[in-house]
Amino acid sequence: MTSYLGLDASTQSLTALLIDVHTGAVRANHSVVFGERLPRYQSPKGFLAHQDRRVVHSDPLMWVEALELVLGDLVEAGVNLGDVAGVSGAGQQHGSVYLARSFEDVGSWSLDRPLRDQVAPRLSRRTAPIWMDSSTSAECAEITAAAGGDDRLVAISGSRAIERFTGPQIRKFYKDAPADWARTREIHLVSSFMASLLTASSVPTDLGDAAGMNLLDLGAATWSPALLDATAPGLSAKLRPPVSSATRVGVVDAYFVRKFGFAPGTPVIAFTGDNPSSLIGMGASRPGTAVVSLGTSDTVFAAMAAPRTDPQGFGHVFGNPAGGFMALACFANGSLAREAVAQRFGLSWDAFAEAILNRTRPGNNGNLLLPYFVPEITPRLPAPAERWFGSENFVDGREPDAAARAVVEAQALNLRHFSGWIGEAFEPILVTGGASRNPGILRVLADVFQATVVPLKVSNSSALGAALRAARAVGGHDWADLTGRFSAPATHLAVAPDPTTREVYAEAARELDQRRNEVMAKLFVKR
Ligand code: XUL
Repeated sequence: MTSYLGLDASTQSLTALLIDVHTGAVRANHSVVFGERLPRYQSPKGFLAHQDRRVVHSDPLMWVEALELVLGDLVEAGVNLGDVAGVSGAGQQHGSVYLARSFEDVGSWSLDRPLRDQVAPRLSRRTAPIWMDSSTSAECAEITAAAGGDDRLVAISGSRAIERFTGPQIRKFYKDAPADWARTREIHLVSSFMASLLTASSVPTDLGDAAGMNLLDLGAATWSPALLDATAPGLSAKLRPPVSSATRVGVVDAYFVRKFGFAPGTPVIAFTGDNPSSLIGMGASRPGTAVVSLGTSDTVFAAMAAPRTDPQGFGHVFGNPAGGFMALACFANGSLAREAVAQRFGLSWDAFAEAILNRTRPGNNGNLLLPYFVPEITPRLPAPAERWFGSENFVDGREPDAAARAVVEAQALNLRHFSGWIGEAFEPILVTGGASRNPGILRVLADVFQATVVPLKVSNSSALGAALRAARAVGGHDWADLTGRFSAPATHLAVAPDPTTREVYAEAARELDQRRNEVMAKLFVKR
């Protein structure tokens, strides 16, 4: 058996990607989009509406149903899951699922009832806070104080206390719902929750994703007693010790064997976070290559030669599933901001590219947008702050082409501004994610970074990374051999920088910095 399956439970969809290491082919790459296939969860973009825009949760049962749907779709498309030699996966980072009854006593899921009906009674919290939640500033301050300050937190965990990170989210749950907290036996990340479903057992978090919780001691590769104490009483009993990303955490449960045709005993390798998984899928697990991922969140990340932290306090250090660490900066206003502009001006993605490539010029004639349609992570903005500056027509919303360029230029300039601390080579830049095939967006990125920008042949680098990790852990395949075959760059889509734009963007960067600082000052952002 030479096939490996990678799953990616991201914000808006669940993807299954099947590789064949013998032929070097991607045999299936299929996504279930939550908003389209599971409308009854009322989560058109993968999360639930809330009157407080800082509160962003998803229904974990939606992910359970999506898992069954995506496997069913593969079978319907003619994939024989009995050929799969190993499975691994990835999940959107930081999101957490709370169980009153651990998965430890499941044994095997019953074929008599849908999986969601078997999982539902185990939950101690109906919804799962996800990475877009920014409602825990008070808890971040409390954890920081209890842990001995920002610098100590960064020294232990690689990040300051961050609103979306799991530790502050756990503390908020403990404070707001003490009775539900008391009956919580087990806490999962999205990644370990999905792996637990597949194995019908309680699967630990891997070290890559565990680093996004404000709970891990990065140096010791285990939970930090000081941070556990600073977060919530009794927390250590609710978390399993984290494991290396290559750990075999169980086998595919008989439920999936019977229902979808997996071979009995198919090994499951620890799931990790979507960004660490993408690092592998992009073939960037060794220092020296930076990746820009344009998804629901935009992220910029790179493997690190030596651990380094962000002096501004926005960036993070996560575990690299291939060993060592990775640096990452995350922006909440990624595709949601691009989609907001496209929708408002009725622009298709082709029209978006056309507007950038042929109808506007670098620097956008001084028209500039602060693209904060939802509360931002980098820099921290507690409320949406979308602001338009420039000509009267632009500010009044009468210049669709300039609007398309404005959102992309601002995002690229922000990516550059907040990733300087990473210190790895940004030439070339590998790009992935839904928007990475848009030639207009690639052009702006290349010019802003003054670097060649190259997408991969395979889209969905996170699911690909999961399949590659399974191939490595189960089949013993070599990283270089795997990524050489599956993570090949689509060189015909590469975009080289235009050196004549360097000065224009230096000026645009100064202008954007000033506008951003003004808005931050108005919103009283201290940190
Ligand atoms: C990374 C982050 C997001 C999520 C969703 O820190 O919050 O990129 O992983 O993709």
